Amino acid sequence: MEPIVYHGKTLTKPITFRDAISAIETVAFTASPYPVFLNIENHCSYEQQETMARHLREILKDCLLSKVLADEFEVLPSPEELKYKIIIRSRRFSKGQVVTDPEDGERNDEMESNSKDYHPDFSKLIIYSEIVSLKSIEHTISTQKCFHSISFKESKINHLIDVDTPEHLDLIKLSKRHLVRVYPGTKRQNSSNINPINYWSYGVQMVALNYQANDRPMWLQDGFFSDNGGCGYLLKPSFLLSDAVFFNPKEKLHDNMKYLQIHIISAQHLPKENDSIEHHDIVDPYVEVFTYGIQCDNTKHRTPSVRNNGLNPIWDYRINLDIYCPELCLIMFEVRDKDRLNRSTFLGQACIPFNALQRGYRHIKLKAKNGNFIHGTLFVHIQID
Ligand SMILES: [Ca+2]
Ligand SMILES: [Ca+2]
Repeated sequence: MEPIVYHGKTLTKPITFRDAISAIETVAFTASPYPVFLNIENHCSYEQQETMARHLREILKDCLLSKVLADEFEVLPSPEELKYKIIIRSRRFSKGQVVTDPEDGERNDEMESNSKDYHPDFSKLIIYSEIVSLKSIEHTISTQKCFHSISFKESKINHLIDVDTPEHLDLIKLSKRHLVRVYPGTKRQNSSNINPINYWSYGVQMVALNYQANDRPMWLQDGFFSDNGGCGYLLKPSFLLSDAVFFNPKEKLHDNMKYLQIHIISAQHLPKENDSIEHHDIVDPYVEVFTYGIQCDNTKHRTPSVRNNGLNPIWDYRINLDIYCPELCLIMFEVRDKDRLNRSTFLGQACIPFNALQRGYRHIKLKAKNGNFIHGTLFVHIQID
């Protein structure tokens, strides 16, 4: 039987693995030449894994990363070295087994591979991102190689972050050496999303989002990765890379603190609610400004609404903010139509990394929920000190 891909316990329809890989092959590297990771949650039989490996080789051809770039390596290769490569991220050993360095001579039953379950053709394609179980962060850091990667369910990583002790900082240590991925919990059958900035602040490289959701976490991701030319990769700030710098996302940091003033002056050509001419209300727009970042940088502000004017509403409204960690801060503008009886309605959004904000008078192009630009713009003045 052909291996299939589907999202268990949801209403999504299955497709064949072959079709999924073919689709990926046609769109990979259209946005940038940098490597594409395929995260494969493998529930396939031994025979199906052989089929998967064959499809991967035959469809992706030279793009499939099928051997190490260098035999000896202490750190992962850079995205630059992996251009035009598709990297398989998956398990080679059964869940719960903790694999230690096979060269250190120690063996116990827990470390044995279960070769019955994992077909060698598939296993040998897992090169730079092998998912391993987490016994403890300390154990992973001290025993695992750089190509070992950890996945956290949302609830588990939240628990780790929520603890008051400095243990949550171990997560930063972990993400300095290993690729870490967070995925949404099973409760999110409605495809809602986790707030990725909570995990990016700890250096987590991969935060899995439901792309179909068109919600604020998706706008945050769109904004965050709009930096660096939208190539899909960002260099982490030095405090998430270097052991020499202490960083705690729960503390107010003052070293690089910035003072930000956003003067929301006006908007132009805001779309009509639902873009429908049958809708009789002329929009009554207001602007919400959210900052997202480390804990103390999460704020929310809003202007009053301007009655019956979507063409050129003027707010002349100033927001003053202290941004403690600009490197991890995103500014989100959301324009909404106020309604006295019903809930307000979305009109447009824009999300900009703090470090990409331009000073002075600026027009900000607004986007629809799905990230496509609309005609409407915001006119603002930005001051940073
Ligand atoms: Ca109105
Ligand atoms: Ca209205």
